[in-house]
Amino acid sequence: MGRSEDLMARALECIPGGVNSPVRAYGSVGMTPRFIAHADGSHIYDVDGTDYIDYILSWGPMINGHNNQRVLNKVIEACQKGMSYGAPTEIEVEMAEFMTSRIPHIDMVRMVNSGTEAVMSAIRTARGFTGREKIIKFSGCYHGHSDCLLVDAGSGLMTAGVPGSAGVPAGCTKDTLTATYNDLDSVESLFEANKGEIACLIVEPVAANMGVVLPDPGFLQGLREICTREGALLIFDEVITGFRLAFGGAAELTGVTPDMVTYGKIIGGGMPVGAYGGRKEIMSMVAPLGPVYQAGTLSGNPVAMAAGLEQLKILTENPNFYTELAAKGEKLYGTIDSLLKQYQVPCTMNHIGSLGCVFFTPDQVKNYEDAKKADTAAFTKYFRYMLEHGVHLAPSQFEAMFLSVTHTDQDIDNTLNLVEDYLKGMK
Ligand code: HOZ
Repeated sequence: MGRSEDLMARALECIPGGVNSPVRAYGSVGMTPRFIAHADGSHIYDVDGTDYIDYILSWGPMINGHNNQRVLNKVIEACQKGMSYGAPTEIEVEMAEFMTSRIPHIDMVRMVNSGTEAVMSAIRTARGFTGREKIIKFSGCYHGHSDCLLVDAGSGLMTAGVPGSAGVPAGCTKDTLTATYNDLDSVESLFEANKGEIACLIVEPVAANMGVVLPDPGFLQGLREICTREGALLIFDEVITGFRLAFGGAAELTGVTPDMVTYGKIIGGGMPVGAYGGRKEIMSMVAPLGPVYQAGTLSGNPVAMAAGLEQLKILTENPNFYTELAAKGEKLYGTIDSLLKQYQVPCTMNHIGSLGCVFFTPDQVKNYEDAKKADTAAFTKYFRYMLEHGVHLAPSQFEAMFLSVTHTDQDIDNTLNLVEDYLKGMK
């Protein structure tokens, strides 16, 4: 028994399931989670001192690697001035100006504390703005754990094999309609059946909570056109893709402009931050300017803003940041894809930029039903092999792999050698 097992035994006595977020419990892979002691760059170390190449990266935020010195310095500097005031600060203005001057579809932005909060608030704003109540989401997309969005949700619910959560009153989800990812007809049908009643459609522009599922060419543009025609707001949930696929996220990468956008993860530089923004007339609905109420004691916290703003600045300084990161993605994921074909294993590799996912199904994965066909027992074997050989992957078939700029060629080569050894063993 290692220290992780000891800590898990203690944690199980006093924390539900031993963890503060369900997927971390390793339930679906039948193991004890590694308890982490520290991390640096692309590596993470557990409490027994084992070194892993980290492809979780705190589930996305650490795009500049763990322990980035510049971010760290800003956090220490901010802490020394006081950790929270509950009053406006200059750095909140700098953060908002930094974003609005670089992301054309955001005129105004409100900072919150998590992606869940950002999405919940964006939906309330969209309902307030349109005066309509119904919303559309896609099966398999995950938008945080607020009540109205726990319908056919991805991430931890999909990992647990359940569509929703106990404790959510039927009234909270009765206005949530679900469409099929990459299927514009399913969206058209919902709008047709609920004429003039849909406030907004929310989508992960690249789905990354049912594994990674790419939008088909024309899918996002089609959503844009339908929403415009029907007077509904198009919300891109860029909690994962924002600042990761491009500074302006999937919207910048695909050229499709949402009405509103939500962020989390990278925007906090490792601190708990979320944000939602959009066009001025929409964001003007938010209190105290408008009638849509949303508030938070720690929103715009100066230490969190210091971390987030420094991280965002780093992303904009090197004009080749995203092409270099995508090249790492091509090397890692593109080569895994070639290996899968070479060894003729029944898997499918979906990837874009620094996001990737090996699905244990031979068929294309374009939506929730396709993703659910994956052989999770086969994933578990692969996951265990990789972990036992020093590679830290998300403990679920339905989560993404993340790369940072600190992943070296050596890290990627070592990972590829392991994948190849594993695939040889599968034959
Ligand atoms: N929502 C995250 C996965 N998509 C889980 C985060 C965590 O468990 O830390």
